[in-house]
Amino acid sequence: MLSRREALLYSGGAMLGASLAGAPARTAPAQPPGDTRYRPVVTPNGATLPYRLVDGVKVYHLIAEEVEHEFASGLKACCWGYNGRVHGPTIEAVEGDRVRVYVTNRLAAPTTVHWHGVVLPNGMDGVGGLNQAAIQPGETFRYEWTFRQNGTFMYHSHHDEMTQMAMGLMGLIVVHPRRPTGRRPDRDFAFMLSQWSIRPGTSRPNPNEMSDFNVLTFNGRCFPGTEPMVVKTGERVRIRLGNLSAMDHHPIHLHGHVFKTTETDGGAIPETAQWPETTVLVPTGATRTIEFTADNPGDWAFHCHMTHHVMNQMGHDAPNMIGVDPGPLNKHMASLLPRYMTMGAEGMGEMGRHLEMGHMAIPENSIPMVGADGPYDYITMGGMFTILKVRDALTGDEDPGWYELPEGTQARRAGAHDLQRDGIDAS
Ligand SMILES: [Cu+2]
Repeated sequence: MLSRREALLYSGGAMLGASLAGAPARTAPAQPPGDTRYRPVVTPNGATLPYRLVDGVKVYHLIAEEVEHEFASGLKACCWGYNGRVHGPTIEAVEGDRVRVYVTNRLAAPTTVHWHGVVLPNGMDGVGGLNQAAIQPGETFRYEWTFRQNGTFMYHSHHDEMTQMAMGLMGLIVVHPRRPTGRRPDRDFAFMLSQWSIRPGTSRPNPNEMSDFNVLTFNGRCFPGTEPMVVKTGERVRIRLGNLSAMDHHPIHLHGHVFKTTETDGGAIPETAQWPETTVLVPTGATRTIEFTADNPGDWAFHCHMTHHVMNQMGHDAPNMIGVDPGPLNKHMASLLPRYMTMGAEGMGEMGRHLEMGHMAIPENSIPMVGADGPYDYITMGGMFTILKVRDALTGDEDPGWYELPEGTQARRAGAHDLQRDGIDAS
């Protein structure tokens, strides 16, 4: 039953829907004015799908289409997405909402959409052939259901999944509780984890790849292309993680904080069953939601802990050169190839910097294995890596830049005085 307040809010929403008829759809987060029941979710590097209210039903429109997508500066590929994005925009609603989702297929291939984790009537489940006819190119299908749950879910193609998900056809669904309990988060972020195979110098993902994925993404972006999460000290932060990678799970690790996993795509975890962690394993085909209080100011890494998942292209199948002495090879080769250098003798960390300095070249439309300039040195990370920026003071939600470390709180080169005082023989 709706409470009187909820009924009022809903009727307010219906009026809004009437006034919007024929007007361009809203791009703002899906929260009707005056509806303060939830904090709109933020999808870094992504967007929230606008909707219209038509007779109390939230009406959404997804358009499956080819999209030229940039993973990070220097790497673009022709992918498949929804509404001009990879991945599709986040569908946001409130438990109890009646929703109608139109899906238009502008791809050259038939497709369907499955609403992963959402409990709905069988005919709306979107498995091609099993529950419905495939949506042929040019056709528009209508899905409709009532959200009986709250939490984090996903949507994705369920027709020729291997191809269509590898090309990017997926997105997140966030359903806020109708009657929230506990402390409401001050920040609510959502990430889709996925993996791609894009050979250097090519411009289409390879859906036939089974194990050798070389582009690992948060919301379709790899570091340094990932947008940071900006929060204020003391704020309660919720991070929703969905994984629709073809073949991998991702242990996602947060620095500087301890969190609890509060829900899966199956529902909320009772507080008595939650335990503290710093890494949450997100299996493929699942969502995990974590919550914590951002009580430690700084620039904190947030990343997959599989080391090949924080590398971009080109780092995974190079010959092992660790410890190899190139001897006079570099000098001899330089007379033939002026920019030649033997790579990898000290590992891969040097690659991004060598590229930036023009010591080496890579194929067009590809990105180095790792790297971006940081405030103190080169950051030798790529792929599923982003930054949680916790600040005592913020101007809006803009990126505050790098954290200024308080005097005397940073690791530094040890001086002779330190070594002597503490009896360290560093010779
Ligand atoms: Cu991973």
